[in-house]
Amino acid sequence: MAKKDLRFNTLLVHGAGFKDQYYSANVPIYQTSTFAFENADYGAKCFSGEIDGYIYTRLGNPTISALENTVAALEGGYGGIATSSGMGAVTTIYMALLEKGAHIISTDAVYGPSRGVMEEHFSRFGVESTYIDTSDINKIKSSIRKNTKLLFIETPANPTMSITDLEKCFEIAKENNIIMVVDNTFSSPYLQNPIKYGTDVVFHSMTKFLNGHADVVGGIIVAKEKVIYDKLRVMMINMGCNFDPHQSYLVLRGIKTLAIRIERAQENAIKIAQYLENHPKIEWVKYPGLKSHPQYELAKKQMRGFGTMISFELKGGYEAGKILMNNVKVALLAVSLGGVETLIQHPASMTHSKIPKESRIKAGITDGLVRYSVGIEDVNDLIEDLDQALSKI
Ligand code: LCS
Repeated sequence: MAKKDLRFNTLLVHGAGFKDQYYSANVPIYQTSTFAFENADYGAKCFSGEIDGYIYTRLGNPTISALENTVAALEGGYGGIATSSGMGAVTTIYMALLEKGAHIISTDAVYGPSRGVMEEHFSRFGVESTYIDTSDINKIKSSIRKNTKLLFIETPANPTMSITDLEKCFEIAKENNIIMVVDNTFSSPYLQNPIKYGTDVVFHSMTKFLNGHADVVGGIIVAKEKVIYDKLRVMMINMGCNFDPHQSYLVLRGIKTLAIRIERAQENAIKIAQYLENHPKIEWVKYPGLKSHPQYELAKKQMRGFGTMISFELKGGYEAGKILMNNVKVALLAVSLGGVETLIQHPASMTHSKIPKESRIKAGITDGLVRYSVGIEDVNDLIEDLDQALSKI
């Protein structure tokens, strides 16, 4: 049976068919910057593309390829391109798929720097951008211009947890000849496969769920088809934001337990979300698995689970949130997410602090919003931890 025919959980463990001359059971770390050619003709053929050989690690490396092929198979795409970070993936996508005078429509509550790099830097090269609540399909339709080239969706969005309808978005993108890109970081391929709904390009900050152990920074792009894949790979190579073999090994190791990590953390997340929703000091909770979430039905339709990320606001706003963050003892007060350990952070002063206040509030990232990334610890310890910290408010 070809590896690509394997079911998702088996693919996680076995990867997408890596094989070397020793039949290594695990993908080895090819810690080399360059590859010697057997002779001059062989080298020339590698460069011309006649032979599919490795040349130089910025261009490709067997350990990195094993990771790229595995994630591409998990997402159901043509090919994967690993990058030095999630932001390396974002800038590679912008650089490869936009040009002077182009326009991009983006989810307003995207990860702060995905918006910041566009507004601060790409605007200098004449790229226009519009940020809207993409969970409202009509807003997407009315934002389309003649020069719109990219529809950039983050769902669930960081940190508002708002959810965008992937199927409807792709219909609009296709009708208008727009390339659709989805940041799938918050779901991982285990919970959501945007290519299934037509999406042209999917990417991840591998720093989060794919690696899952808070010891790697990395990104990966998966393209649905070869034409876009080729553009993205050339751009990644030329910008030099390649990934590296040792970290690829760590992510491949993390991927093997993706399913069981998410299953366990999700079990914790629903219990914590329900606990918070019933707490008198909490104003509101956003978790896609709560019936009170505005896109609960959509989450059920396009995701295979509700994930491990929770946002909430305390009745006392940021001041109350600060007391909570200063008093938790099990959850770490840290940015990032999607790891085995529970993290808590404050987007307005941390991950989304570079977005002008007015735009940030308009996108639903209020001053009092607290983001909680649920790990795989014992849920009773997590709830007791929140309980004692909330009692200090
Ligand atoms: N996309 C999303 C949804 C993210 O959450 C992040 C990082 C990125 C892209 C960028 O990935 P990186 O370059 O860091 O690998 N999110 C972070 C967060 O929420 N806290 O710290 C980093």
